[in-house]
This record gives sequence, structure tokens and C-alpha cells, in this order.
Amino acid sequence: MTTAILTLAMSLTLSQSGPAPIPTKRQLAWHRMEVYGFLHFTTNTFTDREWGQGDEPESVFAPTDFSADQIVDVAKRAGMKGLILTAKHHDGFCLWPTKTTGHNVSKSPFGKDVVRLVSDACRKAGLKFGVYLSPWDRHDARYGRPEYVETYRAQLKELLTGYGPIFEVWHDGANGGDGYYGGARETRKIDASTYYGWPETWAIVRRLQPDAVIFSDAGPDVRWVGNESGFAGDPCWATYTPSGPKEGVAPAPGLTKYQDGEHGHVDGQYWMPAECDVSIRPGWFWHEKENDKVKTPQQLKDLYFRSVGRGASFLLNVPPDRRGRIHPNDEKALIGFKRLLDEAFAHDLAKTAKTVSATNVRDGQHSAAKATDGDTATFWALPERTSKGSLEMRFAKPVAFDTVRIREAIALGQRIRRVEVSALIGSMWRTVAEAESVGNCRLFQIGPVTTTKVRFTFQGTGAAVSEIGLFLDPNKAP
Ligand code: FUL
Repeated sequence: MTTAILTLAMSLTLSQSGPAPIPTKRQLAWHRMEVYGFLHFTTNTFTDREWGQGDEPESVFAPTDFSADQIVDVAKRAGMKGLILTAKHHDGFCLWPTKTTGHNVSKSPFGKDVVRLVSDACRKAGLKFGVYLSPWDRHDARYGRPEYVETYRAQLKELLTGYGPIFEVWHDGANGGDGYYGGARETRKIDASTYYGWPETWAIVRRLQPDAVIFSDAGPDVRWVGNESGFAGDPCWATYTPSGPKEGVAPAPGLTKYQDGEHGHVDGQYWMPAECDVSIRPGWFWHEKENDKVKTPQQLKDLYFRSVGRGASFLLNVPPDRRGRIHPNDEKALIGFKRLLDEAFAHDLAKTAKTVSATNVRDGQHSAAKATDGDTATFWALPERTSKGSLEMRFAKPVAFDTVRIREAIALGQRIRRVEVSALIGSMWRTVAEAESVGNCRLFQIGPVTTTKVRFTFQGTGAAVSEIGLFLDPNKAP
């Protein structure tokens, strides 16, 4: 909340709850993380593969200088709020000493529990911890039969009970359904729509880790954005109705019309916001030959604007190398990325506004916001039956800005259907930025604007805004 907006923000009690759906408490906590990391690490790191065949001997997993503290320290300095570790990738090798299979880290030369080391290091550093557990398993002889689903659930239970709080459980859509079998030694096929019995598996997550969000291309809490390039569509709605890949096929993880994930649906049935996953390198796992193909700080910043800046989250993969550490090239890019963001958002010019006026002001408190959010967020909102209104900031002296940040009070749902930012240039009001969706965070990068008056016009019944910021980015190309 900027000081300027605070002067208008009353604790609102809206008589009627807004248009459904609204986020749950666990989803709101997840929205606030915005940037977190993925750690792809397994036998593939040592065999130079992206998808292991499942017949790799445990002996190949041999990091030479593993340091969970180094990995977590780099992530933290990059501004990440949590890390999700591939506890088991498609090759089936488990990074913890599971009782469900001998194909695990205890049989490797490394021997130690990687899940324990990373989760402990995260907790110590104040980062949240999440798990990726591949449904598809190219090693396990039970895969394809009902016994494997029991094994998968047992593995999940071990991960959800042995390692403290988990913030996200990641179910990959590459789960052995159509199009995913067919590795050199993989001939087993499953029917992704029925095989896994997801509702039962998700009930385990709810029971053991009620605060964890569950990710898949069919949700239920967080949806895949539909690409692995790290960007959301524009607009990007947090509401979504997953559908099957074709008529008559019910949606399930690995079986959705995933292309819809980029934009979501304006009147979607569920609050199921998008997560944008991408690797800092071309591959998900570390490969020597990709050491010079690490994304630059500027490329990462652009992805941040196109993911977090469109209301989604940014899940950036940083694969540990064969030492079991983040490679110096990746570290350099990550620290550079964080510096660019810090500099871009260092000074909020909106706080220097002399006055802020609004077409509509009211006060009270929204019951739904309280029920789901649990905190007393303040915001400025249009009255329940009003669908358009604006805020105007006036400055004593001209201010120059090229970046705008708007946050919607999403505990009430996604009500804003359109926002227009205009500035008084000479005697004319000019539109300098506009969008359909806002959501958790909306960022605009525009040509530099110098003005003494900025107006924000919102459309959408009961639209509620919790923050507006104006910035001048010292690193933005003119
Ligand atoms: C995909 C997997 O097949 C990749 O290996 C990687 O784990 C990525 C995040 O998800 O579907």
C-alpha cells in the first residue's frame, strides 16, 4: 500500500461478497511469494540427459562437493521466496531414502538424504520448501499397475510427513499418458484420465499439508501457464475452467487443453492462478555444454515483467551442477537479475504525490477478505454496484516515470476488467498504459512520462486496488 493510497483506503466492509471465485488462504500466501526456484537434480545431472531411462545405476549419483547452503544462499540472494526440489524425476531415482524402493540416494556414493539437506537449508535461510514428485516412473516395475499408484502415494506421504512444512506439491503433466511413453526402454502405457486417481492423492496432501498448494495443468490450486518459456498471456486471469484436450475427455493432470492456461478465463469457474515455469538454461538439468547459454539478467527481468507483472508467479529453474552447487555463471545471472529488479523498484514516486482524489470513497470491511485472507488488508474499492471510477494523483512538481505497478485486492477476487493509466501532458490527458487484467500484480513498462497529474481509471464492479506505484527505472533502455 502506498502512503498516497492509504489516505483513501478505509477498512472496507462490503455488504455483499464479490463475484466468485476468490482465493483460499493457501493460495493468497502463494500469490505473495511471486518468485521462487526449481531445482532439477538427479542421475540426469551425471548422465547428461533430460529424461533418464530408469535403468541408471544408483552409483552414477555422485556430487563431488554438494552444498545445500550454497544452493539456498544463491536462491535467497536472487530474491526467491522458496525452492521446489525434484525429489523424483521421470527416471524414478529418489533423492531421499524412501522405504518404497531401493532405487534411492542411500544406495549412491553420496549416500545422504538430499531432500533433508535442502529442506533444512531452506528453513534455516527462511525460504519455503516444495516437492516435485514425478507421477511417471520409468524405473519402477509396478508402474502401469494399481500397485504403483499406492507406491506413489506412499512416497508422497513420506515427503509430506518427514520434512516440515511444504508450500507446493508439483505434479508434472508429463505423466506417462499419450505422447510420453516411448523411451528406449519404456513401452508401458497408462490412461492419464483414470490411472492415478488424483482426487484421492490430493486428499492426502490436504490432510498432511493443508497449507500446501497443489500444482498441475488441471490445478486444483495452481495451474500450469501452458508453456515452459516463463511468460503468461495478456490478459492473464487467475480464474480458470480447465477442459479436456478434446470433446468428451474430462480434464486431468497431463490431459488438458493446456493452451488455455496462458490467458485463463475471465469468468472461469475456479480460482486457479497461473505459474510460469522456465529454466535459466535451455535444459532443466545441468549440462556442461550449456554453461554459456545461461539467460542474462535482462532476459530474466523481462520474464519477471511478463509473469509476475501479469498476475502470475515466476518459477525459475536453477539446476545444481555435478558438484551439487549452483554454477558461477547461473549465480552471476541471478544476482544481476535481483539487482535490476531492486533498482527498477527502488523509489516509489507515488508516495510523493501531494494529493490523491477519487471519484468514489467508502469504508467498511469485507467479510470474504477477512475469512480467506486472515489479515486486515486495506484497499480502495468501487462501490458494489459501480462499475467505473478513478483515482487521481497530483504532484507539486513534475515527476518522470516509466514503470507502473498496480496490485488488485485479490482476496475479494479478480474484479478489475480494465485499467487505464493516463497522464496530463500539456493540457491533454494521454493514455500511457492500459490492460484488461490486473490481479496480484500488474506491471507496465512505458516510454518515460513527465507530468504533475496521473489518473487511474478502473472498470469492473466493486473493483478493489491495494497498491499503486510509479517508478523510474535507471536501467530501462530509452
Ligand atoms: C516437464 C518435464 O518433462 C521436464 O523434464 C521438467 O521436469 C519440466 C518442469 O516439466 O514436463
